Amino acid sequence: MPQGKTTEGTNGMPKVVLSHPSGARAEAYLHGAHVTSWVPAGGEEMLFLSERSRFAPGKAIRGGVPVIFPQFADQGPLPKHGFARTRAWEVEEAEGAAARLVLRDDEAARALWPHPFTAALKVSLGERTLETALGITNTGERPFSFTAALHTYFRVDDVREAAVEGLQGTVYRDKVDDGVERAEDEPAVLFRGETDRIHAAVPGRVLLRGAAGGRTVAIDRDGFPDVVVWNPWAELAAKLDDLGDDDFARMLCVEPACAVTPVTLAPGQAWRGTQTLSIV
Ligand code: TA6
Repeated sequence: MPQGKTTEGTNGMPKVVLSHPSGARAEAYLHGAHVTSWVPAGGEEMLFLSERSRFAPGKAIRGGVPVIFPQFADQGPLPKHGFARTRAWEVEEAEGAAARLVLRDDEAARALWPHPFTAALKVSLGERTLETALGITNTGERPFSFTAALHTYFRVDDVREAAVEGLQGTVYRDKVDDGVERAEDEPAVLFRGETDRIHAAVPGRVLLRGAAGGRTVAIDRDGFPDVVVWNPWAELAAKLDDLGDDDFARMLCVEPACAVTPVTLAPGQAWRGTQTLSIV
């Protein structure tokens, strides 16, 4: 690991700090390659991070951008959302406004998922943009399949005033209603209670209105066909011990994902999925 590239974060856990000449800043923990902060130039924190979040080996950070790999949610036999978010990644590059973090299979990973792989997260900061690009390479001799997501927690002023646009005309699996499939007819998704939906094959840009400071964030994706929208609301939030009881009102997850159809990689083959967030 290049020395001097990391600084101590919460509980002494190493993180990289990205800064852009415009004044924009971001931070990513090596634990999970987890982006925990994004402040665009002249703006405020755009990512939600729970004050009760545990920063500890083997635990997932609550907030920011958890990297979900190789299993989305409970769609398989692995621990929920896979293991990438609870493992220590390595810094391959960290200079100014960009960093590249890498995770390779080891004995512990292979005990859960017997496939040689390299995962890389490239984080690139612009004046008013944050790009996170996840790359997966099959370094083994047999094909494997995975599901993945960038489980982004946005800060919102009040989720009841927020709206997500760009999902009209898509079909979603409604996880708060036994996974029933519905068509989204409305131009905007509004939040009035627990929401947990997997929108399949979303064609274009998604907009989050009512993000921190009343801003609108554009979410562009490449390689991630699906979009997951999640808010636990009060009752479920109260059951999550790393989330404050009222935190549900200040957060909203909008997540580019490969959740509906797994990605299959032949030996030597690579896949890349990118999320670009822009203040518009
Ligand atoms: O992406 C939405 C989701 O799968 C929800 O069902 C909800 O459980 C959320 O992720 C958070 O999961 P976590 O394991 O981090 O508590």
